[in-house]
Amino acid sequence: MRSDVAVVIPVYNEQPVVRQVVEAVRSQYEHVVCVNDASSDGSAAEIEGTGAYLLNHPINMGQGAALQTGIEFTRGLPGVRYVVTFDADGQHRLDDVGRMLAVIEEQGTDVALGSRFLEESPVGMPRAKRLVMKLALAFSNSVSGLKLTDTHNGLRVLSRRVADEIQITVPDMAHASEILEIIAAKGYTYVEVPVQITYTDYSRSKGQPMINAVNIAFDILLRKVAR
Ligand SMILES: Nc1nc2c(ncn2[C@@H]2O[C@H](COP(=O)(O)OP(=O)(O)O)[C@@H](O)[C@H]2O)c(=O)[nH]1
Ligand SMILES: [Mg+2]
Repeated sequence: MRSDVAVVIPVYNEQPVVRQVVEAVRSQYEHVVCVNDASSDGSAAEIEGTGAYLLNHPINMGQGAALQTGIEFTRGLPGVRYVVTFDADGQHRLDDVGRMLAVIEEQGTDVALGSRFLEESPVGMPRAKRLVMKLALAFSNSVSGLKLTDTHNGLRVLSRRVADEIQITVPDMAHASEILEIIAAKGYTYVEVPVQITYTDYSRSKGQPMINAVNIAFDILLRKVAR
């Protein structure tokens, strides 16, 4: 059980799976911070009793806002050296977190980012989604100037310094691009680590609709123009 790592889990309507996910994370990491974003199902009740911290947004504010809330909470936890962002829907794997922590500790970078595309191609990822991801990738890299193989992976490890400094202002799914812009702007060092994302019927039925990629692209452009 590691107590120098905090795992932040944004939660929105994940009642069928969230208890199992949180319990599994809690079995390895002492500090698990769930940010329940005004779920309309029984997600909060499922998290209670798991030993995780449960923070509740009174209204739905989006995944980016939930991550910021959770990351800020970890600043008050003693002895935490790394902050992990981890999905509540069962798509992320605990083994990957362990490997990412090993890599960031060994290489001493500011951030470790999960990538689905660094090694073999993802099993079960819908073809259309793969194409959209590739386009989003080329677009995001050209805007941020980073060289990544996966720009919309929710599995990340932040060093204490980054977790202390980061200010995510984009509330919704486009926060993933904003985090990369912050990494580029602040000159944080980063390493990509191959991870696997599990695609289940449950996660497919809930995941982000692909039209969001278009929205996100607009959003990135708007911020670029506004700067
Ligand atoms: N707090 C919060 N979490 C959200 C929201 N939307 C999605 N999530 C969570 O963010 C994670 C990823 O969301 P998901 O819809 O599975 O996105 P995808 O897998 O990237 O297509 C899951 O843990 C969700 O429960 C939201 O509005 N607020
Ligand atoms: Mg998902």
